[in-house]
Amino acid sequence: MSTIESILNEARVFPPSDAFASKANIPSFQAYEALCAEAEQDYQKFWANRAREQIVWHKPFTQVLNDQKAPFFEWFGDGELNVSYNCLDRHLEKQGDKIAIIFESDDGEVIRTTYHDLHQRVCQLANALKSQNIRKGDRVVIYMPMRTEAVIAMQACARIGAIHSVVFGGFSAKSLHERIHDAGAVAVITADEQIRGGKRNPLKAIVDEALSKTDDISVRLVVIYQRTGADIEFNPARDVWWHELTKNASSQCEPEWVSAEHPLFTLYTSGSTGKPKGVQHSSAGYLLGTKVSMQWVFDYKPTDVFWCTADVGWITGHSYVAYGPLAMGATQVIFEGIPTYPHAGRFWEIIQKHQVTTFYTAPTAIRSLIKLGADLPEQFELSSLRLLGSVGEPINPEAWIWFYEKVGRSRCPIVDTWWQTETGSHTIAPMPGAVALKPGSCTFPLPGISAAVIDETGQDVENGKGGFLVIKKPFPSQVRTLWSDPERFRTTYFPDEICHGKYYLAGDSAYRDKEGYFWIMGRVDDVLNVSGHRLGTMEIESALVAHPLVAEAAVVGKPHEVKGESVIAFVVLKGQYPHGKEIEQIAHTLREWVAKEIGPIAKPDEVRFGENLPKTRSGKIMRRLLRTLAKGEEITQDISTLENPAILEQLKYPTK
Ligand code: 6R9
Repeated sequence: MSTIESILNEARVFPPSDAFASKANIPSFQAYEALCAEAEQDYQKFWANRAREQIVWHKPFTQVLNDQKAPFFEWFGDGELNVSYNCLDRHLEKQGDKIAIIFESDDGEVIRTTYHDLHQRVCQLANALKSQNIRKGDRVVIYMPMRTEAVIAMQACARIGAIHSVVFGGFSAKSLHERIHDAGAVAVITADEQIRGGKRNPLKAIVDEALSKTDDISVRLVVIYQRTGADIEFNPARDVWWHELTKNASSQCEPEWVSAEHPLFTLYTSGSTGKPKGVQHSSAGYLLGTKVSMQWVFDYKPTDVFWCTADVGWITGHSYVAYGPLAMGATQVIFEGIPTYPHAGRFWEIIQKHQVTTFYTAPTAIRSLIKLGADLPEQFELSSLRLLGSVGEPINPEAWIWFYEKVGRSRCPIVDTWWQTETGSHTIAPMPGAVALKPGSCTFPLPGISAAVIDETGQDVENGKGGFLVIKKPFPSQVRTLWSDPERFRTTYFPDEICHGKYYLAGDSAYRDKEGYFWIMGRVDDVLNVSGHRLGTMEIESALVAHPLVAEAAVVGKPHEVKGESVIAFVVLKGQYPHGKEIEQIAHTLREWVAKEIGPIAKPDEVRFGENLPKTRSGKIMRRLLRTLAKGEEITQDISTLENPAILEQLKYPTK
């Protein structure tokens, strides 16, 4: 993993090749600048024009931006549309027989679904949900394996105006319960089991456990997709098989026309408190963001075979699996498994087999594949590739160069896309035919995105200086509110301090170099980025203190070669400071406990015990000291406010 210094010293520049630029949707820097100038002149008109070009409206809008209730912005408010119509029906006449999804299962089975068939299956499930009284505005939690059916479930909700909330299959029963409860979901769509890397995960049993918590009376329907045929507990009062429910359902379903601002979905993400935030997105603005970014950043062409490796449990899987590619009428690959099963060349094999042109993945996957087989890509025919993409965390220049040379064979630009669950779609990312790339930089904002770097007083910092990354003007695909917590929405994203309540505060620190390129430096809040997944330190801390042995806990991130960051927990036990074998045993128990409470992704890599934590005299935990200890570095910071300096020695050494 490179240091921040090595990123900042990165001097290599990769201009677009003539071959790529000449065919690109945005073929020159001038063309990019022209779009930016159009947006600069009148950003509302700019977005209104895009919305008219890109979306099929059932009822055209007359209002563009409504900022009366800022920061609760509304876009295209009096327009009506249906997102599923825009992703499916609009393609049927011209390309109903085009393959929408090439699905490859964990064990290599391939199933191709045309737009026509996908439309039918979505309509059937939509009708089936309606027959169970699921209505517009109802919340439906989706807890599914990464299969075509997950996309069908999302699209079926969109079709009837139900608000989906997808929960990643790796989350525990407790996390699932929390999300179901917060959303007030009336239905859950799941599968008997999930298989990834040959391992089974009993999704339905986890749903049962989540629903056994007493306060979940809101869920009255559980739809089960049969993936493996495993034995499951079947509760006839509530459970129904997907195949039985859809068997006699009509394959025509008139879409529910909803207003532009109707919530398409909520997606829970970690914040700086223990409680996950239900990020709520609109219908039209969100759809527009996914569409323009498909064209500008992914340079989408109808002949593309698009593959985004993200699970639909994350925003990347929403925008660039479930919605963006379908809205464009693209052919895309969906893969159920993991990059290393049954061998470390699986990704390259899939690219070769399905002739993938556009490959979008995360730096953590790239780093782990370098480790497992740096030369493996050479053994595959990857000439179908024309564009690569990276998302989720900063990509270190070494990984960038490997991806560029070994996978893209020095022919394919890499779009490093900075965005968030909250922005809905790409916000800072290169247009690959227009922008010269610098490894490790996400380059420039998309047209109409007024990204800036400011200091704590809200002033722009000059290029070369670090600061808070903000977006100054509203844009269509941005988060609308936090589900059932508008006040938290306002104070988190439009705080009075720093932003004067006006700018969107991203939670990242950033820097612009002398040419104006953006470099993302990482989170400024208590959010960790582990393998590209956002985890709140507070969330893990609350899980730890919920264990009967634990009195107090503090969690920090430590740089990790493959995962970007790893979780280090400092724990004070209720009883005595542990000794000998006990240390290892309790550490193990606590790691498993966190996996059970939140999910395996949140498991601490290390648990260190102390009789206390380093605290100021006013009782605040000094996390910056813990971060230094976690890295194994000497403490050189000022510790004059530290009440108990002796504790540092005790916390210095890993007790795995
Ligand atoms: C899309 C997604 C958002 C956080 C974000 C930032 C980090 C994402 C990045 C990146 C540097 C990139 N992040 N993309 N950092 N370069 N290209 O990942 O959404 O899960 O909400 O995470 O991820 O820290 O604030 P989400």
